[in-house]
Amino acid sequence: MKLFLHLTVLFFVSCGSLMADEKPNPNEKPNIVFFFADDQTTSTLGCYGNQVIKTPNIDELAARGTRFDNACVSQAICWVSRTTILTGLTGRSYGTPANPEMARPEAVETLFSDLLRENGYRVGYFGKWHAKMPKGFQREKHFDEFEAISRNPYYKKQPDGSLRHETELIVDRGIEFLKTQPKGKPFALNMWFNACHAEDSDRRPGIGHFPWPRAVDGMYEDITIAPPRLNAPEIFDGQPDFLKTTLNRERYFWRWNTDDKYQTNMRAYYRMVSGIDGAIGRFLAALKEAGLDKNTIIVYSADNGYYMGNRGFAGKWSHYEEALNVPLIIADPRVPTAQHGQATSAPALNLDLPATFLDWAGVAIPPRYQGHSLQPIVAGKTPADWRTEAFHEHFAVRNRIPAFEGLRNERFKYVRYFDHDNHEFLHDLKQDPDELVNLAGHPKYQDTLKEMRERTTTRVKELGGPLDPLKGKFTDSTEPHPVASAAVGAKVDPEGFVSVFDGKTLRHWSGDPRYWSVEEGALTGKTDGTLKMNRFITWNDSTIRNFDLRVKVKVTAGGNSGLQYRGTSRPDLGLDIVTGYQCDVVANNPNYNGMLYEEKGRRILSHTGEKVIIDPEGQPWVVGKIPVKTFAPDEWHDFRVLVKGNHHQHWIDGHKTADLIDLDEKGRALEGVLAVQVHVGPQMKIQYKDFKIKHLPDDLPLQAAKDHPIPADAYGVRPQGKLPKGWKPPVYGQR
Ligand SMILES: [Ca+2]
Repeated sequence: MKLFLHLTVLFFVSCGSLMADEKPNPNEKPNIVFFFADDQTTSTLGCYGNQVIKTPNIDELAARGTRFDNACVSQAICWVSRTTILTGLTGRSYGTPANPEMARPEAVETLFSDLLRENGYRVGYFGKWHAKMPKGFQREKHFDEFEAISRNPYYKKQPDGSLRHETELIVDRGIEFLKTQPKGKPFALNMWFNACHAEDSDRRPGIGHFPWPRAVDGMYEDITIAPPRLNAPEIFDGQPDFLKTTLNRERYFWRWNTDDKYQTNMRAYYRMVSGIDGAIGRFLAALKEAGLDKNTIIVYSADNGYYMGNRGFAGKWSHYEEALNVPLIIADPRVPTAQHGQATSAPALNLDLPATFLDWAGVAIPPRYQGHSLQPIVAGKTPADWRTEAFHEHFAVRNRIPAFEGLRNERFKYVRYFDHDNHEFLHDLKQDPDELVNLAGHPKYQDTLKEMRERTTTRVKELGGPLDPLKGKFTDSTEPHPVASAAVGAKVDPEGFVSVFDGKTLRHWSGDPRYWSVEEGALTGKTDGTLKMNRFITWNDSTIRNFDLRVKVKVTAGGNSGLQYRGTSRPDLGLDIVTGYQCDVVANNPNYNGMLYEEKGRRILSHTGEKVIIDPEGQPWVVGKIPVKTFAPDEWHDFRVLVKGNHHQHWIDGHKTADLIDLDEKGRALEGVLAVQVHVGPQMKIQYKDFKIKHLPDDLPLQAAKDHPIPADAYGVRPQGKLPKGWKPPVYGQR
């Protein structure tokens, strides 16, 4: 059977390539390929003007197709946008005023895919689903080929044990679909990516939060990405309170609030985009090879926009252009050359896509559909009566995300946040395209305000009516300016500590289960003596900055581990490699146990019992002594790490083992991840329990060189490794 299938594939492929140079038959129905990205604005594509990002394949689609410069979604959140495309209806219309988040059974009985199938199309769907459907809905029944592929994790284990990114997997399925496509039958193929959605549960900057496919490893590593354009503090501070305390602000602290995090996450995000682009390139090559490119329309879009630090925000949801605006590119090989590479400012919506697909297929657009076919625009003939105003709303997760409704036209955007004292915004998109001024209270604009307010009320009625009042209470997500940003959203105990390890599972930890497990209520690392590289398990709940960390540690005799803090995940060096500061745990050497080491960096910064100042050039000097004590292996010991600004202190069982001030601006880190280590060397077991951290204020002062003069008789910390015979430490006064 397998052999037969293989031969069939070969047959179709070879048949296809014979036809490659033929002109499409005008009576032949076109094939439709829809690439749908997640959480992407136009700002991260080359063809929309980004000079840094590499998206050659998507740019090529724009060069031979139509680029929509004014495309929006009606509601900027994943599942509503997706359900809108499946049903042809806005969120308000596919749901009910009492339960707007759940699609009505009648609304999802016939999806656009069903209408295509009834009209001779073979329809495939691979990737992120996320639509909230009524009980009993069977999604696979609405497609000929269906496989939901989600994230969390992005990397999926393959039968051969290797890991493959979902972006690649989705396109793999698309290529398989092409290979089994019967001749003479049109197809519609949906490849709906999870990228570039963040892995919300993993806040390790870079590979944790925005995992990219391996094919783009190392891209953008040497590039500094420009800061968010709208990052002036007054832009955020000018928002009403309910927008300053919402999810848009909370997630800003997950990913964009420091330059380091911003750079690391932006590079990772760019890689995700380039990963999609590369996979699209692979698909387009397969399409051409199958001889199907001349009669296949390609669509690229995203389910919603994205705040990448603009306005002090992250995520989507609220009413500004960053959330509503999406890329939309349509490359139809059948349109005349004159239209190739055109850009249009005609307002397009995600709502238009299902209508367009049906139009291409020659299927009547159902009267209930609220969008219109984009085909005339793609063909260069925008209808004279094309929409000039569109309805936008947000009501998903209404108890956590401020809900709004309103209208956007060529000149103005009007919205009202109906659960928040009906707070109104009126933006002049011509005079103020960045929407920095709210004209709702401006006397000169009262007529416009009143007209748009009334038109919104009318449109709301037409689309399903006002939503029922909010049930329960609205919950803020964060302080606008939290004292400790790592603590945003965290549960703290009465002493202000956050539990780092639950004593039962490896939830909130990322590491290799070959080395890490839970034993006797402890986070346990074990090696059998064959390890070639130090391995880490990383806490992925937040980065850490200033903190007081407490943990009980037990290590077997001869064992070696460490508490890594303010670290950096380095997938470029290997799986689960973390660099950065470490409170060392060394069972058999009291001079190393509790010292401050820097993994893959400046290495030994202070031995146990040395009080140290690292000078601005990175040289550590011993400026004082602390008695060294021995702590027995195979027993539990209380470790404490207190880091304030650039002052680091370690204790074991209340006895201080390290006290260091780091004045080396280039070498030091002020924020990063928390991880623990299993070390190369003999077989060992390390255990951590009662693991907790108190996040201290972000803005604790940094110690300055002028306040910490290094005494002339201070001597240099002995470096690691074998030293020349007769080596003597340098003396500070004799430099
Ligand atoms: Ca999304």
